Amino acid sequence: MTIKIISTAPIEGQKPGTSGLRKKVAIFREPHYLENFVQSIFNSLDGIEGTTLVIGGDGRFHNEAAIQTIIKMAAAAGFGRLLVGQGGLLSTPAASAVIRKHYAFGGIILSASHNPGGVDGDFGIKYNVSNGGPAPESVTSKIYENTKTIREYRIADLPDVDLDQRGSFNLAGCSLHLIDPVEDYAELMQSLFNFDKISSLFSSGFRLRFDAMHAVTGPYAKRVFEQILEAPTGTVINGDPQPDFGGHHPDPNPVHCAELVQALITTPLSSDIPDMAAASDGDGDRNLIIGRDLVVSPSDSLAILAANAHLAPGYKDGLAGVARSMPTSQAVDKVAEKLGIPCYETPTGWKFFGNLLDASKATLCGEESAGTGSNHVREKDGLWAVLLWLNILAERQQSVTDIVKSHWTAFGRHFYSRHDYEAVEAAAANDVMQHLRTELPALPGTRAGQLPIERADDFSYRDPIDGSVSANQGIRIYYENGARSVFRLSGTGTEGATLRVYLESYEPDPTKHDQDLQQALAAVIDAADAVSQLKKKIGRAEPSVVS
Ligand code: VG1
Ligand code: CO
Repeated sequence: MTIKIISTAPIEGQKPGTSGLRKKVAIFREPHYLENFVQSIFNSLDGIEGTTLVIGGDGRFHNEAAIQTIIKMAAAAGFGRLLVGQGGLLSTPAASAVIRKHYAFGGIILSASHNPGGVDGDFGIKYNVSNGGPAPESVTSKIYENTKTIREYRIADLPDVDLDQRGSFNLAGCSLHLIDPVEDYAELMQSLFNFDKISSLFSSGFRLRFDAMHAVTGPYAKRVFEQILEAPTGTVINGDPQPDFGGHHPDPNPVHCAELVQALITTPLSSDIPDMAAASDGDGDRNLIIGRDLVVSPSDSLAILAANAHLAPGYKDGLAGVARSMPTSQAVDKVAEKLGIPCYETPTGWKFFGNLLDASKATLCGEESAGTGSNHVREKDGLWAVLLWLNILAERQQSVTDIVKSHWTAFGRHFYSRHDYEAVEAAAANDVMQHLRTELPALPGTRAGQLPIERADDFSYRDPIDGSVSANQGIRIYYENGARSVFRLSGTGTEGATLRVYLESYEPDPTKHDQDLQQALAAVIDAADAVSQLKKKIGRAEPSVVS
Protein backbone atom coordinates (compact mmCIF):
# COMPACT_ATOMS: atom_id res chain seq x y z
CA MET A 1 0.00 0.00 0.00
CA THR A 2 1.35 3.42 -0.90
CA ILE A 3 0.89 5.86 1.94
CA LYS A 4 1.09 9.60 1.47
CA ILE A 5 2.29 11.65 4.42
CA ILE A 6 0.80 15.12 4.29
CA SER A 7 2.08 18.06 6.35
CA THR A 8 -0.55 19.98 8.20
CA ALA A 9 -1.12 22.30 11.15
CA PRO A 10 -3.12 22.03 14.40
CA ILE A 11 -6.88 22.60 14.33
CA GLU A 12 -9.55 23.63 16.75
CA GLY A 13 -10.73 20.16 17.79
CA GLN A 14 -13.35 18.55 19.98
CA LYS A 15 -13.31 19.76 23.54
CA PRO A 16 -13.09 16.84 25.96
CA GLY A 17 -16.44 16.29 27.57
CA THR A 18 -18.49 17.19 24.51
CA SER A 19 -20.22 14.55 22.44
CA GLY A 20 -18.10 14.52 19.28
CA LEU A 21 -16.78 17.29 17.08
CA ARG A 22 -19.60 19.32 15.56
CA LYS A 23 -19.04 22.19 13.18
CA LYS A 24 -20.57 23.75 10.11
CA VAL A 25 -20.14 21.67 6.95
CA ALA A 26 -18.02 24.49 5.48
CA ILE A 27 -15.43 24.01 8.22
CA PHE A 28 -15.30 20.26 7.66
CA ARG A 29 -14.71 20.94 3.96
CA GLU A 30 -11.68 23.14 4.64
CA PRO A 31 -8.48 21.45 3.47
CA HIS A 32 -7.12 18.93 5.98
CA TYR A 33 -9.73 19.69 8.66
CA LEU A 34 -11.41 16.27 8.76
CA GLU A 35 -8.08 14.55 8.10
CA ASN A 36 -6.47 16.30 11.06
CA PHE A 37 -9.20 15.17 13.40
CA VAL A 38 -9.22 11.59 12.13
CA GLN A 39 -5.43 11.37 12.45
CA SER A 40 -5.71 12.85 15.96
CA ILE A 41 -8.10 10.03 16.85
CA PHE A 42 -5.75 7.38 15.47
CA ASN A 43 -2.74 8.96 17.20
CA SER A 44 -4.59 8.67 20.52
CA LEU A 45 -5.15 4.92 20.25
CA ASP A 46 -2.68 2.16 21.13
CA GLY A 47 -2.67 -1.24 19.44
CA ILE A 48 -4.85 -0.65 16.39
CA GLU A 49 -2.60 -2.72 14.08
CA GLY A 50 -4.66 -5.47 12.43
CA THR A 51 -7.85 -4.70 14.38
CA THR A 52 -11.36 -3.87 13.17
CA LEU A 53 -12.83 -0.38 12.75
CA VAL A 54 -16.54 0.29 12.12
CA ILE A 55 -17.46 3.31 9.97
CA GLY A 56 -20.84 4.80 9.12
CA GLY A 57 -22.96 7.90 9.39
CA ASP A 58 -26.44 9.38 9.34
CA GLY A 59 -26.44 10.16 5.62
CA ARG A 60 -26.22 13.91 5.96
CA PHE A 61 -24.42 16.12 3.44
CA HIS A 62 -20.67 15.31 3.31
CA ASN A 63 -21.22 11.81 4.76
CA GLU A 64 -19.91 9.91 1.75
CA ALA A 65 -16.98 12.21 1.06
CA ALA A 66 -15.88 11.94 4.68
CA ILE A 67 -16.17 8.15 4.63
CA GLN A 68 -13.97 7.89 1.51
CA THR A 69 -11.26 9.83 3.34
CA ILE A 70 -11.62 7.85 6.56
CA ILE A 71 -11.38 4.50 4.74
CA LYS A 72 -8.05 5.54 3.20
CA MET A 73 -6.71 6.92 6.47
CA ALA A 74 -7.79 3.86 8.46
CA ALA A 75 -6.04 1.61 5.94
CA ALA A 76 -2.89 3.74 6.27
CA ALA A 77 -3.13 3.60 10.08
CA GLY A 78 -2.89 -0.20 10.01
CA PHE A 79 -6.42 -1.38 10.75
CA GLY A 80 -6.85 -4.91 9.37
CA ARG A 81 -10.59 -4.86 8.75
CA LEU A 82 -13.07 -2.07 8.07
CA LEU A 83 -16.81 -2.62 8.48
CA VAL A 84 -18.65 0.12 6.62
CA GLY A 85 -22.43 0.45 6.35
CA GLN A 86 -23.65 0.14 2.75
CA GLY A 87 -24.36 3.60 1.37
CA GLY A 88 -22.21 4.96 4.18
CA LEU A 89 -25.13 4.52 6.58
CA LEU A 90 -25.13 3.33 10.16
CA SER A 91 -27.35 4.73 12.85
CA THR A 92 -25.56 5.48 16.11
CA PRO A 93 -27.16 2.54 17.98
CA ALA A 94 -26.55 0.21 15.03
CA ALA A 95 -22.88 1.25 14.94
CA SER A 96 -22.71 0.42 18.63
CA ALA A 97 -24.29 -2.98 17.99
CA VAL A 98 -21.89 -3.72 15.10
CA ILE A 99 -18.84 -2.74 17.18
CA ARG A 100 -19.93 -5.11 19.96
CA LYS A 101 -20.98 -8.02 17.79
CA HIS A 102 -17.82 -8.03 15.67
CA TYR A 103 -15.39 -7.28 18.51
CA ALA A 104 -14.17 -4.14 16.78
CA PHE A 105 -11.46 -1.94 18.26
CA GLY A 106 -13.81 1.02 17.85
CA GLY A 107 -15.92 2.95 15.41
CA ILE A 108 -16.16 6.32 13.74
CA ILE A 109 -19.68 7.72 13.41
CA LEU A 110 -20.37 10.68 11.14
CA SER A 111 -23.27 12.64 12.52
CA ALA A 112 -24.29 15.90 14.08
CA SER A 113 -27.35 14.11 15.44
CA HIS A 114 -30.34 16.44 15.69
CA ASN A 115 -28.51 19.47 14.24
CA PRO A 116 -29.73 20.53 10.77
CA GLY A 117 -27.94 19.07 7.73
CA GLY A 118 -27.25 20.20 4.17
CA VAL A 119 -24.50 22.23 2.60
CA ASP A 120 -25.10 25.11 5.04
CA GLY A 121 -25.89 22.81 7.95
CA ASP A 122 -23.78 21.00 10.48
CA PHE A 123 -21.51 17.99 10.25
CA GLY A 124 -19.99 15.93 13.01
CA ILE A 125 -17.73 13.05 13.86
CA LYS A 126 -17.39 10.99 17.00
CA TYR A 127 -15.28 8.08 18.09
CA ASN A 128 -16.70 5.07 19.95
CA VAL A 129 -14.60 2.55 21.83
CA SER A 130 -14.70 -1.26 21.93
CA ASN A 131 -17.68 -1.52 24.29
CA GLY A 132 -19.67 0.30 21.58
CA GLY A 133 -20.04 3.49 23.59
CA PRO A 134 -18.78 7.05 23.16
CA ALA A 135 -15.10 7.50 23.96
CA PRO A 136 -14.62 8.36 27.63
CA GLU A 137 -12.96 11.58 28.68
CA SER A 138 -9.58 9.83 29.05
CA VAL A 139 -9.66 9.20 25.28
CA THR A 140 -11.30 12.46 24.17
CA SER A 141 -8.75 14.51 26.10
CA LYS A 142 -5.92 12.67 24.30
CA ILE A 143 -7.64 13.33 20.96
CA TYR A 144 -7.98 16.98 21.90
CA GLU A 145 -4.28 17.23 22.83
CA ASN A 146 -3.38 15.64 19.50
CA THR A 147 -5.47 18.18 17.55
CA LYS A 148 -3.32 20.91 19.09
CA THR A 149 0.02 19.37 18.14
CA ILE A 150 -0.69 17.55 14.87
CA ARG A 151 1.87 18.18 12.10
CA GLU A 152 1.12 15.46 9.57
CA TYR A 153 -1.39 12.83 8.61
CA ARG A 154 -1.18 9.56 6.69
CA ILE A 155 -3.51 8.53 3.89
CA ALA A 156 -3.39 5.51 1.59
CA ASP A 157 -3.18 6.22 -2.12
CA LEU A 158 -6.29 4.29 -3.10
CA PRO A 159 -9.20 4.97 -5.44
CA ASP A 160 -12.62 5.84 -4.03
CA VAL A 161 -14.84 2.88 -3.23
CA ASP A 162 -18.41 2.52 -4.52
CA LEU A 163 -20.20 2.61 -1.16
CA ASP A 164 -23.53 1.57 -2.61
CA GLN A 165 -22.46 -2.00 -3.23
CA ARG A 166 -22.30 -4.79 -0.67
CA GLY A 167 -19.43 -7.26 -0.22
CA SER A 168 -15.78 -7.66 0.73
CA PHE A 169 -12.82 -6.00 -0.93
CA ASN A 170 -9.08 -6.05 -0.40
CA LEU A 171 -7.47 -2.64 -0.01
CA ALA A 172 -3.83 -3.62 -0.29
CA GLY A 173 -3.71 -5.61 2.93
CA CYS A 174 -6.71 -4.14 4.71
CA SER A 175 -10.07 -5.84 4.13
CA LEU A 176 -13.08 -3.66 3.54
CA HIS A 177 -16.57 -5.06 4.15
CA LEU A 178 -19.56 -3.09 2.98
CA ILE A 179 -22.24 -4.50 5.27
CA ASP A 180 -26.03 -4.35 5.42
CA PRO A 181 -26.47 -1.50 7.92
CA VAL A 182 -29.70 -2.98 9.33
CA GLU A 183 -29.08 -6.74 9.66
CA ASP A 184 -27.11 -7.01 12.92
CA TYR A 185 -29.33 -4.42 14.53
CA ALA A 186 -32.60 -6.07 13.49
CA GLU A 187 -31.31 -9.40 14.79
CA LEU A 188 -30.50 -7.83 18.15
CA MET A 189 -34.00 -6.33 18.41
CA GLN A 190 -35.55 -9.72 17.73
CA SER A 191 -33.56 -11.18 20.62
CA LEU A 192 -35.02 -8.59 23.04
CA PHE A 193 -38.67 -8.27 22.11
CA ASN A 194 -41.64 -10.52 21.48
CA PHE A 195 -41.95 -9.94 17.73
CA ASP A 196 -44.86 -12.40 17.41
CA LYS A 197 -46.90 -10.45 19.92
CA ILE A 198 -46.07 -7.09 18.35
CA SER A 199 -46.88 -8.49 14.94
CA SER A 200 -50.29 -9.67 16.21
CA LEU A 201 -50.88 -6.18 17.57
CA PHE A 202 -50.40 -4.82 14.05
CA SER A 203 -52.55 -7.51 12.45
CA SER A 204 -55.34 -6.74 14.93
CA GLY A 205 -55.52 -3.25 13.43
CA PHE A 206 -53.25 -1.22 15.71
CA ARG A 207 -51.69 1.61 13.77
CA LEU A 208 -48.31 3.22 14.28
CA ARG A 209 -46.99 6.22 12.41
CA PHE A 210 -43.21 6.43 12.55
CA ASP A 211 -41.56 9.60 11.26
CA ALA A 212 -37.95 8.93 10.25
CA MET A 213 -37.56 12.65 9.47
CA HIS A 214 -35.60 11.87 6.27
CA ALA A 215 -32.74 10.76 8.47
CA VAL A 216 -30.99 7.47 9.09
CA THR A 217 -33.77 5.49 10.76
CA GLY A 218 -35.83 5.18 7.56
CA PRO A 219 -34.22 1.93 6.36
CA TYR A 220 -34.20 0.52 9.90
CA ALA A 221 -37.83 1.34 10.58
CA LYS A 222 -39.02 0.05 7.20
CA ARG A 223 -37.23 -3.26 7.69
CA VAL A 224 -38.29 -3.76 11.30
CA PHE A 225 -41.86 -2.40 11.28
CA GLU A 226 -43.06 -2.94 7.73
CA GLN A 227 -41.11 -6.03 6.66
CA ILE A 228 -40.42 -8.11 9.78
CA LEU A 229 -43.40 -7.06 11.91
CA GLU A 230 -45.69 -6.67 8.88
CA ALA A 231 -47.14 -3.33 9.87
CA PRO A 232 -49.00 -1.78 6.92
CA THR A 233 -46.89 -0.12 4.20
CA GLY A 234 -46.88 3.59 4.92
CA THR A 235 -46.38 3.09 8.66
CA VAL A 236 -42.98 4.73 8.15
CA ILE A 237 -43.14 8.26 6.79
CA ASN A 238 -40.23 10.39 5.52
CA GLY A 239 -38.32 7.11 5.34
CA ASP A 240 -35.69 7.97 2.74
CA PRO A 241 -32.50 9.47 4.19
CA GLN A 242 -31.68 12.79 2.51
CA PRO A 243 -28.49 14.87 2.74
CA ASP A 244 -30.43 17.87 4.08
CA PHE A 245 -33.14 15.86 5.90
CA GLY A 246 -35.64 17.27 3.41
CA GLY A 247 -34.93 20.75 4.79
CA HIS A 248 -36.28 19.75 8.19
CA HIS A 249 -34.72 19.69 11.58
CA PRO A 250 -34.44 16.04 12.67
CA ASP A 251 -34.98 16.74 16.34
CA PRO A 252 -37.82 14.66 17.76
CA ASN A 253 -39.58 17.17 19.97
CA PRO A 254 -43.13 18.51 19.82
CA VAL A 255 -41.96 21.66 18.02
CA HIS A 256 -40.17 19.92 15.15
CA CYS A 257 -42.76 17.10 15.07
CA ALA A 258 -45.77 19.43 15.20
CA GLU A 259 -47.53 17.69 12.29
CA LEU A 260 -47.14 14.30 13.88
CA VAL A 261 -48.53 15.57 17.18
CA GLN A 262 -51.43 17.14 15.28
CA ALA A 263 -52.19 13.82 13.56
CA LEU A 264 -53.00 12.24 16.92
CA ILE A 265 -55.42 14.84 18.15
CA THR A 266 -58.81 13.16 18.30
CA THR A 267 -61.22 16.06 18.04
CA PRO A 268 -62.98 15.76 15.69
CA LEU A 269 -62.64 12.00 15.77
CA SER A 270 -61.84 10.72 12.31
CA SER A 271 -61.24 7.19 11.14
CA ASP A 272 -57.58 7.59 10.29
CA ILE A 273 -56.02 8.64 13.55
CA PRO A 274 -53.06 6.39 14.38
CA ASP A 275 -52.97 4.72 17.80
CA MET A 276 -49.40 5.78 18.37
CA ALA A 277 -46.79 7.92 16.68
CA ALA A 278 -43.05 8.07 17.12
CA ALA A 279 -40.09 9.89 15.64
CA SER A 280 -36.35 9.65 15.76
CA ASP A 281 -33.46 12.06 15.20
CA GLY A 282 -30.70 12.40 12.59
CA ASP A 283 -28.58 9.50 13.81
CA GLY A 284 -31.38 7.35 15.24
CA ASP A 285 -30.50 7.45 18.90
CA ARG A 286 -33.41 9.54 20.16
CA ASN A 287 -37.14 8.89 20.23
CA LEU A 288 -40.36 10.74 20.78
CA ILE A 289 -43.47 8.76 21.70
CA ILE A 290 -46.90 10.23 21.04
CA GLY A 291 -50.23 8.79 22.13
CA ARG A 292 -53.67 10.05 21.22
CA ASP A 293 -53.97 13.61 22.53
CA LEU A 294 -50.76 13.21 24.47
CA VAL A 295 -47.05 13.67 23.86
CA VAL A 296 -45.18 11.45 26.27
CA SER A 297 -42.54 13.45 28.08
CA PRO A 298 -39.21 11.65 27.55
CA SER A 299 -38.64 11.63 31.31
CA ASP A 300 -42.03 9.95 31.80
CA SER A 301 -41.24 7.54 29.01
CA LEU A 302 -38.10 6.41 30.84
CA ALA A 303 -40.08 5.91 34.04
CA ILE A 304 -42.85 3.99 32.28
CA LEU A 305 -40.39 1.78 30.39
CA ALA A 306 -38.61 1.04 33.67
CA ALA A 307 -41.88 0.12 35.38
CA ASN A 308 -42.95 -2.20 32.53
CA ALA A 309 -39.70 -3.53 31.01
CA HIS A 310 -40.20 -6.96 32.59
CA LEU A 311 -43.05 -7.49 30.08
CA ALA A 312 -40.47 -7.82 27.27
CA PRO A 313 -38.45 -11.06 27.02
CA GLY A 314 -35.08 -9.27 27.09
CA TYR A 315 -35.86 -7.80 30.51
CA LYS A 316 -38.07 -10.50 32.00
CA ASP A 317 -35.75 -10.98 34.98
CA GLY A 318 -36.14 -7.34 35.99
CA LEU A 319 -33.67 -4.48 36.06
CA ALA A 320 -30.40 -4.29 37.98
CA GLY A 321 -30.82 -0.55 38.30
CA VAL A 322 -31.70 2.56 36.33
CA ALA A 323 -29.81 5.72 35.51
CA ARG A 324 -30.88 9.14 34.34
CA SER A 325 -29.00 12.29 33.45
CA MET A 326 -29.21 14.98 36.09
CA PRO A 327 -31.63 17.32 34.26
CA THR A 328 -34.02 14.42 33.49
CA SER A 329 -37.11 14.52 35.71
CA GLN A 330 -37.22 12.48 38.88
CA ALA A 331 -40.13 10.32 37.64
CA VAL A 332 -37.88 7.28 37.21
CA ASP A 333 -36.56 7.72 40.76
CA LYS A 334 -40.04 6.92 42.05
CA VAL A 335 -40.16 3.74 39.97
CA ALA A 336 -36.73 2.64 41.19
CA GLU A 337 -37.83 3.26 44.74
CA LYS A 338 -40.85 1.04 44.29
CA LEU A 339 -38.87 -1.68 42.52
CA GLY A 340 -36.20 -1.50 45.22
CA ILE A 341 -33.38 -0.95 42.71
CA PRO A 342 -30.72 1.77 42.60
CA CYS A 343 -31.21 4.93 40.55
CA TYR A 344 -28.07 6.73 39.40
CA GLU A 345 -27.95 10.43 38.52
CA THR A 346 -25.24 11.23 35.97
CA PRO A 347 -24.15 14.33 34.02
CA THR A 348 -25.70 14.96 30.61
CA GLY A 349 -24.34 12.76 27.81
CA TRP A 350 -24.55 9.06 27.16
CA LYS A 351 -20.91 8.32 27.91
CA PHE A 352 -21.56 8.50 31.65
CA PHE A 353 -23.91 5.52 31.43
CA GLY A 354 -21.26 3.27 29.88
CA ASN A 355 -19.48 2.31 33.10
CA LEU A 356 -22.78 1.62 34.90
CA LEU A 357 -23.97 -0.59 32.03
CA ASP A 358 -20.62 -2.40 31.73
CA ALA A 359 -20.63 -3.10 35.47
CA SER A 360 -24.29 -4.30 35.34
CA LYS A 361 -25.29 -1.64 37.84
CA ALA A 362 -27.93 -0.20 35.53
CA THR A 363 -30.04 -1.92 32.86
CA LEU A 364 -32.08 1.06 31.57
CA CYS A 365 -30.84 4.61 31.12
CA GLY A 366 -32.35 7.80 29.83
CA GLU A 367 -32.17 11.52 29.24
CA GLU A 368 -34.81 14.22 29.11
CA SER A 369 -33.70 15.04 25.56
CA ALA A 370 -35.58 12.02 24.19
CA GLY A 371 -32.84 9.45 24.63
CA THR A 372 -33.52 6.09 26.21
CA GLY A 373 -31.60 2.87 26.00
CA SER A 374 -30.45 -0.23 27.78
CA ASN A 375 -27.54 -2.60 28.22
CA HIS A 376 -28.11 -4.07 24.72
CA VAL A 377 -25.74 -1.45 23.23
CA ARG A 378 -23.78 1.48 24.67
CA GLU A 379 -25.71 4.28 23.00
CA LYS A 380 -29.22 5.53 23.35
CA ASP A 381 -31.51 3.86 20.87
CA GLY A 382 -34.58 5.39 19.27
CA LEU A 383 -36.08 2.36 17.54
CA TRP A 384 -35.41 0.18 20.58
CA ALA A 385 -37.56 2.51 22.68
CA VAL A 386 -40.41 2.35 20.16
CA LEU A 387 -40.20 -1.45 20.14
CA LEU A 388 -40.22 -1.66 23.93
CA TRP A 389 -43.30 0.56 23.99
CA LEU A 390 -44.96 -1.67 21.37
CA ASN A 391 -44.09 -4.80 23.36
CA ILE A 392 -45.63 -3.25 26.48
CA LEU A 393 -48.77 -2.16 24.57
CA ALA A 394 -49.11 -5.67 23.12
CA GLU A 395 -48.91 -7.19 26.60
CA ARG A 396 -51.08 -4.70 28.43
CA GLN A 397 -53.62 -4.23 25.64
CA GLN A 398 -54.06 -0.61 26.67
CA SER A 399 -53.47 2.61 24.77
CA VAL A 400 -50.35 4.76 25.19
CA THR A 401 -52.44 7.46 26.82
CA ASP A 402 -54.07 5.06 29.28
CA ILE A 403 -50.71 3.64 30.27
CA VAL A 404 -49.28 7.11 30.91
CA LYS A 405 -52.30 8.18 32.95
CA SER A 406 -52.34 5.04 35.03
CA HIS A 407 -48.62 5.56 35.66
CA TRP A 408 -49.32 9.07 36.97
CA THR A 409 -52.06 7.72 39.20
CA ALA A 410 -49.71 5.15 40.66
CA PHE A 411 -46.62 7.36 41.03
CA GLY A 412 -47.80 10.97 40.85
CA ARG A 413 -47.06 13.25 37.92
CA HIS A 414 -43.80 15.09 37.32
CA PHE A 415 -44.69 18.13 35.24
CA TYR A 416 -41.60 18.80 33.17
CA SER A 417 -40.45 21.19 30.47
CA ARG A 418 -37.19 22.39 28.96
CA HIS A 419 -36.77 25.98 27.83
CA ASP A 420 -33.90 26.54 25.42
CA TYR A 421 -32.39 29.91 24.65
CA GLU A 422 -30.44 29.34 21.44
CA ALA A 423 -27.69 31.35 19.73
CA VAL A 424 -27.18 33.52 22.78
CA GLU A 425 -24.04 35.63 22.99
CA ALA A 426 -21.50 33.46 24.79
CA ALA A 427 -20.50 36.21 27.24
CA ALA A 428 -24.11 36.79 28.32
CA ALA A 429 -24.77 33.06 28.76
CA ASN A 430 -21.61 32.67 30.83
CA ASP A 431 -22.67 35.64 32.90
CA VAL A 432 -25.94 33.89 33.82
CA MET A 433 -24.06 30.78 34.93
CA GLN A 434 -21.45 32.82 36.79
CA HIS A 435 -24.13 34.80 38.58
CA LEU A 436 -25.86 31.59 39.69
CA ARG A 437 -22.59 30.07 40.89
CA THR A 438 -21.80 33.14 42.96
CA GLU A 439 -25.30 33.24 44.46
CA LEU A 440 -25.49 29.50 45.23
CA PRO A 441 -24.32 29.40 48.86
CA ALA A 442 -26.76 32.14 49.91
CA LEU A 443 -29.87 30.66 48.22
CA PRO A 444 -31.16 27.98 50.64
CA GLY A 445 -33.79 29.43 52.95
CA THR A 446 -34.59 32.34 50.62
CA ARG A 447 -37.47 32.67 48.18
CA ALA A 448 -37.35 32.81 44.40
CA GLY A 449 -40.59 34.40 43.23
CA GLN A 450 -43.23 32.53 45.24
CA LEU A 451 -41.14 29.46 45.95
CA PRO A 452 -39.00 28.76 49.02
CA ILE A 453 -35.59 27.34 48.05
CA GLU A 454 -34.56 24.25 49.99
CA ARG A 455 -31.12 23.58 48.57
CA ALA A 456 -28.97 24.44 45.58
CA ASP A 457 -25.69 23.19 44.13
CA ASP A 458 -23.48 22.92 41.07
CA PHE A 459 -23.79 19.25 40.11
CA SER A 460 -20.64 17.19 40.47
CA TYR A 461 -20.51 13.48 39.63
CA ARG A 462 -18.15 10.88 40.97
CA ASP A 463 -18.24 7.81 38.76
CA PRO A 464 -18.91 4.86 41.08
CA ILE A 465 -16.79 2.53 38.94
CA ASP A 466 -13.63 4.41 38.06
CA GLY A 467 -13.82 7.19 40.65
CA SER A 468 -13.39 9.96 38.07
CA VAL A 469 -15.02 13.26 38.99
CA SER A 470 -16.90 15.53 36.59
CA ALA A 471 -17.59 18.89 38.21
CA ASN A 472 -19.64 21.94 37.18
CA GLN A 473 -22.28 19.93 35.33
CA GLY A 474 -25.15 22.34 35.90
CA ILE A 475 -26.87 24.34 38.61
CA ARG A 476 -29.65 22.55 40.48
CA ILE A 477 -32.13 24.48 42.57
CA TYR A 478 -34.61 22.50 44.64
CA TYR A 479 -37.73 24.24 45.88
CA GLU A 480 -40.36 23.10 48.32
CA ASN A 481 -42.63 20.16 47.39
CA GLY A 482 -40.23 18.50 45.00
CA ALA A 483 -40.05 21.29 42.40
CA ARG A 484 -36.71 21.90 40.72
CA SER A 485 -35.01 24.08 38.15
CA VAL A 486 -31.72 23.26 36.47
CA PHE A 487 -29.48 25.52 34.41
CA ARG A 488 -26.74 24.39 32.05
CA LEU A 489 -25.01 25.34 28.83
CA SER A 490 -25.37 23.03 25.86
CA GLY A 491 -22.28 21.23 24.59
CA THR A 492 -23.71 20.45 21.15
CA GLY A 493 -24.83 23.82 19.71
CA THR A 494 -22.73 25.29 16.91
CA GLU A 495 -23.89 28.93 17.01
CA GLY A 496 -23.07 31.09 20.02
CA ALA A 497 -24.20 29.52 23.29
CA THR A 498 -27.38 27.61 24.05
CA LEU A 499 -28.67 28.00 27.56
CA ARG A 500 -30.99 25.26 28.76
CA VAL A 501 -33.39 25.71 31.65
CA TYR A 502 -35.06 22.54 32.90
CA LEU A 503 -38.24 22.96 34.93
CA GLU A 504 -39.99 20.39 37.04
CA SER A 505 -42.73 20.15 39.65
CA TYR A 506 -44.31 17.17 41.34
CA GLU A 507 -48.07 16.66 41.71
CA PRO A 508 -49.22 13.64 43.71
CA ASP A 509 -52.93 14.53 43.46
CA PRO A 510 -54.45 12.69 40.42
CA THR A 511 -57.30 15.21 40.13
CA LYS A 512 -54.71 17.84 39.14
CA HIS A 513 -52.91 15.74 36.53
CA ASP A 514 -54.81 17.20 33.58
CA GLN A 515 -53.62 20.77 34.14
CA ASP A 516 -51.88 22.54 31.27
CA LEU A 517 -48.16 21.82 31.44
CA GLN A 518 -46.75 25.36 31.29
CA GLN A 519 -49.46 26.54 33.66
CA ALA A 520 -48.61 23.82 36.15
CA LEU A 521 -44.99 24.95 35.96
CA ALA A 522 -45.71 28.70 36.14
CA ALA A 523 -44.38 29.15 39.67
CA VAL A 524 -41.13 27.28 38.88
CA ILE A 525 -40.71 29.21 35.63
CA ASP A 526 -41.03 32.49 37.55
CA ALA A 527 -38.70 31.30 40.27
CA ALA A 528 -36.06 30.21 37.75
CA ASP A 529 -36.08 33.61 36.12
CA ALA A 530 -36.06 35.46 39.42
CA VAL A 531 -33.09 33.55 40.72
CA SER A 532 -31.02 33.66 37.51
CA GLN A 533 -32.01 37.07 36.12
CA LEU A 534 -31.75 35.22 32.86
CA LYS A 535 -34.12 37.17 30.63
CA LYS A 536 -32.54 40.47 31.61
CA LYS A 537 -28.99 39.22 31.29
CA ILE A 538 -29.41 37.71 27.83
CA GLY A 539 -31.95 40.23 26.62
CA ARG A 540 -34.63 37.70 25.59
CA ALA A 541 -38.28 37.77 26.53
CA GLU A 542 -39.04 34.18 25.51
CA PRO A 543 -37.18 30.92 25.04
CA SER A 544 -36.37 29.86 21.45
CA VAL A 545 -37.75 26.35 21.95
CA VAL A 546 -40.10 25.02 24.60
CA SER A 547 -40.29 21.28 24.78
C1 VG1 B 1 -27.82 17.38 23.97
C2 VG1 B 1 -28.77 16.77 24.97
C3 VG1 B 1 -28.10 15.62 25.70
C4 VG1 B 1 -27.56 14.62 24.67
C5 VG1 B 1 -26.67 15.31 23.67
C6 VG1 B 1 -26.23 14.38 22.56
O1 VG1 B 1 -26.70 17.88 24.64
O2 VG1 B 1 -29.23 17.73 25.89
O3 VG1 B 1 -29.02 15.04 26.57
O4 VG1 B 1 -26.82 13.62 25.32
O5 VG1 B 1 -27.37 16.39 23.06
O6 VG1 B 1 -27.33 13.80 21.96
P1 VG1 B 1 -26.52 19.42 25.03
O7 VG1 B 1 -25.14 19.51 25.61
O8 VG1 B 1 -26.73 20.21 23.77
O9 VG1 B 1 -27.61 19.70 26.02
V1 VG1 B 1 -27.29 13.29 20.36
O10 VG1 B 1 -28.83 12.74 19.83
O11 VG1 B 1 -26.73 14.62 19.67
O12 VG1 B 1 -26.18 12.03 20.50
CO1 CO C 1 -28.76 11.75 18.14
